[in-house]
Amino acid sequence: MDRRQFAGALALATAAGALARPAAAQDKKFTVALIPGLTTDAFYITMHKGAQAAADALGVELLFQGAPEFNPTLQVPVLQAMIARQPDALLIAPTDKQQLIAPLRQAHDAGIKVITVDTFIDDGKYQDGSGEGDFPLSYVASDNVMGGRMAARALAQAIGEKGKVYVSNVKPGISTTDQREQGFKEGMAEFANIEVLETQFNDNDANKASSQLQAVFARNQDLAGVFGANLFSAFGAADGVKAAGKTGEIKVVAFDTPTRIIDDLKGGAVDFAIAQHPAEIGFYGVVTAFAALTDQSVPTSIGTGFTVMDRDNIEKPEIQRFVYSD
Ligand code: T6T
Repeated sequence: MDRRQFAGALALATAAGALARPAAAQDKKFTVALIPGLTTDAFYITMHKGAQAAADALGVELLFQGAPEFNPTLQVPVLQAMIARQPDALLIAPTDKQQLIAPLRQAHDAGIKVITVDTFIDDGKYQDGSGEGDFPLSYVASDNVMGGRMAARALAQAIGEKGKVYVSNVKPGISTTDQREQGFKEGMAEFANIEVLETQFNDNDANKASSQLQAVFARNQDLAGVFGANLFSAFGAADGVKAAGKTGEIKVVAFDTPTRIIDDLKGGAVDFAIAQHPAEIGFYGVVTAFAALTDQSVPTSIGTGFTVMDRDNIEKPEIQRFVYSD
């Protein structure tokens, strides 16, 4: 059992223990806030559902508020408004590793227990006594470096381990998508006949990602594949391949699995889709907050799972349950 699996197992045990509420917590109804990266993203909608399930089980009041775009300039005022409501704990997907450190410190200084979900601040190593962004209690998320490596293996397989590929990514400075790109490049380094072209940054805009795919294809008629490193990048990759008239020829690996990506998987524009388990992230985020609020010690890192979807397994119920809620 590695450290993250151990942390996950510990969280499960904590969840089970916490459900029998300690005497000190009987009278207090805790308020936990969840601030997503943005509100209109199936990934965070699904995370919210998981968080609500845990909140209902534990008798916690859950507040949910976010910005319409994945953007620190829009997220910080939402955070400040949430701090003013004085929740007991705050779960947040910070939209930038550096820019959210100071605003989140205000929450911490106000006595709110801070836990980051999906993304991290600073180096993501919390409570180790080093770094400006050391104060959150825990980080609940996918292992995004591993996710990037999984994407590399899937894309290498889809293109017969040779040819040109690139990463369609959001923008530098986001922990999750930075780590996926890192893992993808590390994974692709094992394939001598695969060339990874320059990353294209799309600002979480699927239309921009689609135009970029067509431009990369115009310059590289032998383009073999693309890794869409999050939901909007993957939408754009699939749309771009269709617009270029290359469905099924330029291979696409999508990170994130909203229903539209599943339609593209079935239709041939996407070859593999890597589902995160956002409901798990939300659930264990609330459980971790509850544990901290009832004086339990909490793991500083909790790793959640992945499910790889392809045309062969997509109809199976055990796979379907990880398609995101829209
Ligand atoms: O991929 C997810 C999330 O993990 C990432 O941090 C930002 O993009 C998504 O929300 C998908 O749009």
